[in-house]
Amino acid sequence: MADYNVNEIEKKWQQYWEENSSYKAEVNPDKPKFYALDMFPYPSGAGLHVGHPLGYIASDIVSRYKRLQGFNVLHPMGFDAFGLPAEQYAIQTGQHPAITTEENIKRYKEQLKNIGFSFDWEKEVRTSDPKFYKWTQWIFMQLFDSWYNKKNDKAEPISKLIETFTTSGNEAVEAECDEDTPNFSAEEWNEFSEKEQQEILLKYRLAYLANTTVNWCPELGTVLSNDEVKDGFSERGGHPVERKNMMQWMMRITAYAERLLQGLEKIDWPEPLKEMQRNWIGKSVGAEVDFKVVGHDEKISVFTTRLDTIYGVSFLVLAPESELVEQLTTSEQSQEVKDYVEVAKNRSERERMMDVKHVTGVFTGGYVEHPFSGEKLPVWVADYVLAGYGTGAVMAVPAGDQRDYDFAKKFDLPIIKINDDMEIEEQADATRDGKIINSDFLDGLTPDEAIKKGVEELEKRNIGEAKVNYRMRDAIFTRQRYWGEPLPVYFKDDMPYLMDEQELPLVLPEVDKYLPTEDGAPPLGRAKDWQTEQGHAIEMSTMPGWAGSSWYFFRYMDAHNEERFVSKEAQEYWENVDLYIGGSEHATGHLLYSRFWVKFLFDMGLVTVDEPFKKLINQGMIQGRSNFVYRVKNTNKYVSYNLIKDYETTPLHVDVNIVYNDELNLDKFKAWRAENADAEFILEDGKYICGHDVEKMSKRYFNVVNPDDIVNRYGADTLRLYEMFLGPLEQFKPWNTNGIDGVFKFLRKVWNLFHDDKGNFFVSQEAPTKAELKALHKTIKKATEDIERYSFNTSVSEFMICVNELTALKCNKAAILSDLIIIISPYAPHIAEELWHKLGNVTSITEATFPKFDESHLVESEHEYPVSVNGKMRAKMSFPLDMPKEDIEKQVLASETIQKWMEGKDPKKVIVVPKKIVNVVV
Ligand code: ANZ
Repeated sequence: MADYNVNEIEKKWQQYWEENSSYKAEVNPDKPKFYALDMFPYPSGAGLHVGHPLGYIASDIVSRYKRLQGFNVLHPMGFDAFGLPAEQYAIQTGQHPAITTEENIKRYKEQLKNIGFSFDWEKEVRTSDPKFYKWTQWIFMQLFDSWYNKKNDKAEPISKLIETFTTSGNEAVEAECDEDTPNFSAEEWNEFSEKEQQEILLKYRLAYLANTTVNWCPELGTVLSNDEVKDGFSERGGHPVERKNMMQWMMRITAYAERLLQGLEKIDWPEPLKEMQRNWIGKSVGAEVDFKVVGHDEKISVFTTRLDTIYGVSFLVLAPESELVEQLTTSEQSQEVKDYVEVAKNRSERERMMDVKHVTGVFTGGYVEHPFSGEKLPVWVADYVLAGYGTGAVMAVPAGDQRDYDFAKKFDLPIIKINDDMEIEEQADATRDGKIINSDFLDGLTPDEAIKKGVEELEKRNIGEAKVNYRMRDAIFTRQRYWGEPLPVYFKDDMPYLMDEQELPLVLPEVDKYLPTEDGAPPLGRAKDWQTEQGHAIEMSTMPGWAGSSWYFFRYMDAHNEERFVSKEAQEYWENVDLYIGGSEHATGHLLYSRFWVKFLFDMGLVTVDEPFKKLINQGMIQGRSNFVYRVKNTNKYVSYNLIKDYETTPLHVDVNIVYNDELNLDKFKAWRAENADAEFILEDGKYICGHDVEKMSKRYFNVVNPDDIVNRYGADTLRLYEMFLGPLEQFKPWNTNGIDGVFKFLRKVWNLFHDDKGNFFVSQEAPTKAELKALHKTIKKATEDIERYSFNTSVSEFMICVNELTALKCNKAAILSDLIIIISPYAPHIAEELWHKLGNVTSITEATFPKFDESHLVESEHEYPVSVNGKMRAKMSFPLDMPKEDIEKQVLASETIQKWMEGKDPKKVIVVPKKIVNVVV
């Protein structure tokens, strides 16, 4: 007598898998590999809720399936363990973030283990572990020691660059470097002091220090990257963010802009995600044009994508931050310009871009010459021009650009028509229709022709050139915080130098508090002896959250290697990730930075792939289903949902864990919070019914469901199946337990196929029938197709259909059931393993082979015909495939239903189209 004792069975097999290292993945060149990866979690104090495992379940199903298909599968898990919450907690409580992190990880692991994932835990990584971040620091060192050679279109060691400088200066060097890099000869280079040389090199390094305007968040005491700022507030916590100038470590990701763009074409990612990366990179093809300043030996270069409109330029606009502003401003305009620039500088870029309604600006008093017509054009300053894009100056074409148009209108500047078949007002929307007019050598051309011709002309006259711009900026690489990787850098004579590789890992020092020092230095400034043996100060900032996650996927391949970040052998075998599942919120952060690092590692010959993730799926979020109670105003009375219209009430969130199918458990409600103890209720039909709504799953809405509770109640297999059953993986969907009983019942039915009414194991060795084989093979086919296209919910439905069919057929044939549980095992591994062993197998079901689909079992022996009378379908009738037409005809005419529709008339004709239709004409 054996019941389906879920918890016992699940614990037993979890232990078995662990003891037998069932999911251990070792390099094995005899087998094809498959690398399935989840975005590793930040272990927060709240633990996992049912939304977190959604993607992990999907990748686990694929991993298990691939294993059954004969692949050697790497399916690891780890923790993105540096992060702000642990540090904020440390600030509040004094508890070391390492301790909080350790506790949280412990909880996460327990929760994950309860769900029965096929993770190879021996490969676990934690970004905050010195053994791991030693290699993050090491990769940083490689970046510091490299530059980007545009001639070869790849990164190269900086030593090579120094060699070139020593022998021939930088004239012939084509590098991605700072704008203000000076030209120098070999003699000059060799004359430079060490400090001067180091300053120059910083302009080339892929990891470099620079004074930049940053998003400073005073509340968080740190700099945030652009993708961490939303509308002037920090994404985390919603604190105000200011613009501030600071020395920062930067990553020269812009060197890789074009390759990051091109690389998207080779990877299988969701199109919207690729589009977000394309927009973020923001490639823009245009030209740079020089305008000579009147009365000065200066020129203003502008970047334009619409050279065709050059004859429509009626003024120039400089960004307030532009160095040219001061040079151009006349003494009469000086005060006005100064005041304007002061205000504009403090507005965030986003604000300046978004505020299209209120164009503001001032005249500098200066003029330039039009490069072709020689006409005199006034130069203005306006904050709609951004300092960091293009050249920080634009040629304003009111007839071609809306902002220029608004600006011209507001300040009464000339508007020149550029297009022949449109009114000025229409043209202002940057239209590309029509032919160019008023334009000398561009007359009568289309815009594209004009751009081409214009560039030729610029280059001929040496006053400009074709130019590609990218909107993407170099990425800030430091945080003024404690809980991150220390940068292995010290300062000598104010210049940064790398520490010795032997000194890695540079371990985070102890500090008395996790706050900045009195004089505003980062928390590491509190550490005693934060200096090298020679007494040089060590960098006090730490790396940003994205450092460790930019390469962690390589570490899993060879997690304990102490000699290298990953062995060549392991990397060459596992290559890169075949399937990556995670949230879409990482579109422009992690997913761009990791592509950048991989391209760099590839250039340096350290890995053999230049994209980290071949295929990527964004799982949708599981939203919370919140419940509400309605308190009658100024009372302690709560009125049931369908009666609220008669009262004035305030809706209040109530813990969904004390509500069952929208009915409130009154006792639990009273016990939930002290102020509820003497609550009174106005009930309907003796029940208190709660209202409900779909919201983000969050503590604050009391709608968080812990997977542990589901596992305790129904088991991990039910949780796994149910999460998949909720709907397509990519979709957003609310957590709604209404159907979970049904899924549990399904597993019980699977169990019952193997047992008789008394619960005794009862499986027959007889040969299966045709119908049984058909039910099985239909499912093999569907399950395989579904998994191959990552459609998991449809597979679950198919399993249910199949099990119902087999139950109806009273099938207990080992030959059928054995294959059935192999197919189900990726979804519900515990019950499958139990039944597999009951069938007499001595090795794990994870070592089984996925059954092969055999078409012959689906070949029909009968066909169901739609039967029409005078062209209208009236009945469906099945006939054997080999039945002669005449016999079909006879049977159709004998059918009562058909006779009814024939209304007693004689058939004029009966048409039988084999395997298609039967039509009776009367
Ligand atoms: C003349 C013109 C005429 C322009 C026209 C547009 C339409 P994307 O495509 O985003 O690269 N621009 C250039 N630098 C700028 C800056 N620092 N701040 C604000 N605007 C800037 O946009 C390129 C266009 O944006 C450029 O082409 C320039 O205006 C403007 F009918 O030049 B255009």
